[in-house]
Amino acid sequence: MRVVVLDEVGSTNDEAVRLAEQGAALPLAVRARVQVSGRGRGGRGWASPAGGVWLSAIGAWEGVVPGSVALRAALAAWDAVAPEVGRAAERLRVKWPNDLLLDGRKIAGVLCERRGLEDGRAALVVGVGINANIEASALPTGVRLPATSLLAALGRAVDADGIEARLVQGLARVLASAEHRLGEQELARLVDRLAYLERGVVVHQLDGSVVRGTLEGLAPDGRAAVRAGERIVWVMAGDVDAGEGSLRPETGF
Ligand code: BT5
Repeated sequence: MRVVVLDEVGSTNDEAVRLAEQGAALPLAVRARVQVSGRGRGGRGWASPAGGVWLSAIGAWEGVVPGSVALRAALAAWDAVAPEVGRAAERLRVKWPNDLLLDGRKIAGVLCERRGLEDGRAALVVGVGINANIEASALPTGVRLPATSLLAALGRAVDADGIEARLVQGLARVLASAEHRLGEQELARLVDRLAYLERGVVVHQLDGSVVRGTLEGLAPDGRAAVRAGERIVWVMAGDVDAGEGSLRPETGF
């Protein structure tokens, strides 16, 4: 997949759409040094100073975007980061549905969007932000989930270009996957790396409802299983936070 490298953009997700509309061949990846209006889900902001890996991959896509896509992209981010962090990879977790945590702090996020192009085609944009070589002082503060960077957590600079190269390969596979359901091996790898597994969580669903219970696992379609008393609630989309009794940061598998 070709990678277009830019200096400063609003959001690489939007830049990828712009390039596709200008006729760029798909799939395509766009990386920027800085984003001035980086985006999270639901209109939230994403701090994107220099030193991070801010990258979006765009490909033609028909139909709905299944929940498996964000999880596949989070796994691709895990695979991109893990070789760079040595033994700390044991403390790198996927937080359902779209984050990576290191020692319980957010180190990366995924934003998947289905976008219509001006020529009538539909596209899937998978944006990944990884806090690589960002000084602790440049990380957002006062956020719900504390943020960290590889530089801050490891105390040394990492090879951001190597992370990018692996991420591009992984996202190319995500865009090429016609299979909406997660395969057995993907599911096993995700569950192995899942933050808060078998711990108390509070899930804020998109419709405003809140589910409290124990995170029990994932379904092949990307839903999270939360045990609330005697019943299992299958959560399609939302935000999961550590619940009561789970407030200390996680430090190992
Ligand atoms: C995400 O949303 O985690 C998706 C982030 C995707 C960013 C990439 S960068 C390349 C591409 N281009 C874009 O414009 N976006 C994508 P969400 O789960 O909604 O989390 C957003 C929340 O994370 C914010 O409300 C803040 O609380 C927090 N946050 C903002 N910047 C952060 C950062 N750099 N590191 C950690 N947390 C951050």
